[in-house]
Order: sequence, then C-alpha cells, then structure tokens
Amino acid sequence: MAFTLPPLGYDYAALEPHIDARTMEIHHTKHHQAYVNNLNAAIEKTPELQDKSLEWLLQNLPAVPESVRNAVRNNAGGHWNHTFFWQIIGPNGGGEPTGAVADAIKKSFGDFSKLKEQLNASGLARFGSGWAWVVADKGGKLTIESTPNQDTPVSDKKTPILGVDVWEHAYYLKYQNRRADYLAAWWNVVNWGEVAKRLEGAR
Ligand code: MN3
Repeated sequence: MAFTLPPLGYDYAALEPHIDARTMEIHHTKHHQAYVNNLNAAIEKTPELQDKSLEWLLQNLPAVPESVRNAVRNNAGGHWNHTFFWQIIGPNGGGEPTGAVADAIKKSFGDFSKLKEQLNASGLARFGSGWAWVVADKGGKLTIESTPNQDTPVSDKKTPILGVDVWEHAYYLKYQNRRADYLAAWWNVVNWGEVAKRLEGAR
C-alpha cells in the first residue's frame, strides 16, 4: 500500500505570525509530499518492502536493499519526521507545559528555560539541514539529540516527544538566515497536549 500525505489538521495560516502561511503551505504540499512520493517510488521498485510499515523501514535500514537504501532512509525519515512535526505544533500552542511533561522536564533539565536553551542550542549548532529533538526513554528521562538531514531517532528505536525542523525550508521565507529567531518563535506553536501523549506512549 502506498504512503500518503496526511492532512495538516489546521489551516496553513493558523500558526501566524510565528510560522507564516506560505511557508506552511509549501512545506506541507511540496516538501512533505515529495518525501511521500519519493518513498513510494523507492518501494515500488522493491517488492519485498511493499508490506512494511514506515517504522519497520526506519528501524531495519540495513535489511533494505542497497539500491534503494538511501532513498528509503531520506524519504521514510522525511515522511515520519514531518508527520510528527505537524502534530506537535498547532494553533493555540505555546506557553509552558504542565503535568507529567512539566515534571519530566524538571527532573531531566532543572526547569523549562533550560530545556528551551538546550534545544535551541542544538538546533542552532546543526550545520546545514536537520532536526533537534527531545527524546524520552522508558523511565521518562528526557534528552536532547540532533540528527542530520532526515535521519530520525525512530531509527534507533527512540521515542521523540518534541522536535524542530531546522532545514532552511522551514523558516527561510519569513526569517531568512535568522534561524535563532525562528527557533524562538517556534515555541509559541508547540502543542503540549500532543507532547504529553508521546511522553505517555514512551513509558
Ligand atoms: Mn521540513
């Protein structure tokens, strides 16, 4: 079965002024769609992959035939990462986390401002294109990670609860070279309810 582009769940303009509508539309309908299309094209050529889930593909890259391994790595990663990204941001987001997420952040980082500082620093330090993540282990311990390109913590069987796309396509139209300004604004659209669900799922 072919992979498909999931609907966004909110309007392209819903994250204004923090993330502009034009960026959201291009990011979803062009960039994410291209990962889906390219993944499907790779799978089409490889019958033994046709019944595999997205997670299976990402967690079994060494078992993927070499002829399509890079295509699967980049495009399955791109599909997974963006599907996740659209869900952990949304309208009426931002503010400070509460409940179990706030407790986990306190335990792992001291306080919320430290988490922000460390995730922002990780996103800024990523040279070129990639992602900065907060991943949770089974005990609910949180750590910061960064991946290049469309690599994803899912390939290492880790559970991201928060992640930010620092490819230029995620911010260039509005923020140009000012990745730090994009990162600062991005916190205003984090959907903490979705983050809480993922933390719950990690445990
Ligand atoms: Mn992107």
